[in-house]
Amino acid sequence: MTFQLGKKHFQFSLLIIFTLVLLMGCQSKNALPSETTPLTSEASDEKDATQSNEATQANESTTAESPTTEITARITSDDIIYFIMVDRFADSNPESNLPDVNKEDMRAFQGGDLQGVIDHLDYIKSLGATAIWLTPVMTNGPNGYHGYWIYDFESVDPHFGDMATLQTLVNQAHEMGIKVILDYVVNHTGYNSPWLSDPDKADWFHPDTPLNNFKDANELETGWLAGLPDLDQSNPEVKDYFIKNALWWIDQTGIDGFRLDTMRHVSHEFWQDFSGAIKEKYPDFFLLGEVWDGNTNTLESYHKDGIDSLTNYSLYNGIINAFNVKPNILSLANALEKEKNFSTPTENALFIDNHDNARFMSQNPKNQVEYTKLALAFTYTYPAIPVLYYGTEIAMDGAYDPANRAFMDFSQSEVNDETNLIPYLQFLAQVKENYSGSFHLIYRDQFTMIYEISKENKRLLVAINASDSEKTISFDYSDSMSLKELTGSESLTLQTGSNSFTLPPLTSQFYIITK
Ligand SMILES: [Ca+2]
Ligand SMILES: [Ca+2]
Repeated sequence: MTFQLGKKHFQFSLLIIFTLVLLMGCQSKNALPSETTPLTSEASDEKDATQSNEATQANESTTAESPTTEITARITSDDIIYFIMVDRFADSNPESNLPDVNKEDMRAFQGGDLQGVIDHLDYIKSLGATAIWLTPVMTNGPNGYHGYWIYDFESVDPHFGDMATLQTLVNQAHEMGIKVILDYVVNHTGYNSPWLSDPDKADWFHPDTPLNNFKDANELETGWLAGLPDLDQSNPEVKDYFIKNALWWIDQTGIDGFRLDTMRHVSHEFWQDFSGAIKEKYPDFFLLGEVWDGNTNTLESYHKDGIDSLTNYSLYNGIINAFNVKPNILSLANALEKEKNFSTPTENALFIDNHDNARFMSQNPKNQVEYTKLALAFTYTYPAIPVLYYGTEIAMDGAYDPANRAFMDFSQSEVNDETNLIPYLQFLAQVKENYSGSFHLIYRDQFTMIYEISKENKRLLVAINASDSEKTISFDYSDSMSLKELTGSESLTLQTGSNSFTLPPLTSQFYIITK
């Protein structure tokens, strides 16, 4: 039997989506599996050093109100995280910017601040996001706009606001049902940190040795990544400082989680103690570890340290390989095979963009929006935690640091053309909420894949063709199912025995499985 899947791109209809039955289901464990080659470069904030010696801005004193909210609900695979680089998102009051703000210099502070985030919580919520992750808010050294060159671990960078603003942000986010994750750094300080000349901290750093060989385990953990002063967490004073400091930030702000920077440059022993101390006081606190490695066994080793969630670079690599001008869905299928190496794969963070990797829009010479939509369709339907990097919703491009960190342009969120991906992301968020609990791959070849996702008793078939030409596929199926288009009216059947599908080019299609 041959039938033609509706040849239409996703024209999302809000009306239809809002009629979808909403059911929050319990998560069933997905069982699909992945190995991919690790990327070649290393975390980049640590890289774009412009080591100026200007004095840093004075720290804010923080005598703000106590947080009024507490960690309310654990972050799970029901959540969607919106990732914000604070300096590049929204400038609430340009007149009050500090003198070193330079909007023409991609490697300087550009004026984004915490009040700007507060001002856009409605916008963030409208995207379907249920949590935000902010780049580090602590006081940085010169040009540490990204937040990863910390000089003072106990204050909010005055470029971004102060502790009271951060508390207001967390409280208002919580009132809107949005959880807050702060980026946390223990591997290194900023260049020329004041600690380097503090005699009391003479033994707080590893010897100044460059990190060149990322395959050398010792060098990976003790070398100075991109020349950044590398802290020695095996020194009990250092370990105690950061555990107390981390708890202090949680106490002060009421945040729901940390995203832990450069995890693989710090020992497993430290992470075990760190996560143990936090979980002892806050059992539901969420720890998202950045481990820039595509090997699932390496990633899982950090889960064993008590880290809830890991940056799934294995699936990221599979997604990059699958949705491009030379599609290789088999690479993604191979990555899915490796998912079995995770004990809690649905807790992991899944992403197509971030501040260290080239934006997805810049990875293809043509059909950029189409490939981005295919990648997003997979990211939102696979049962895990999608992380949406600011700007992806307006199809921002930009390859490598700092091009992938351009200032957010909210005017683009109101244009009515194919680069405005907000309606599509709203649609995907609804699909995720309703259907994404378990995952079953039915068919895959180089260009196409068909899979079923389900949540409780609601089932959805997803068919993707990553090729820019129409593809007809044939396969045997051991069961039968009746299908109805999610956003249209077409009905069809997948029968026991041989089936044939014809898939339009560059499409992802969604069918409710009615029985
Ligand atoms: Ca500002
Ligand atoms: Ca280190």
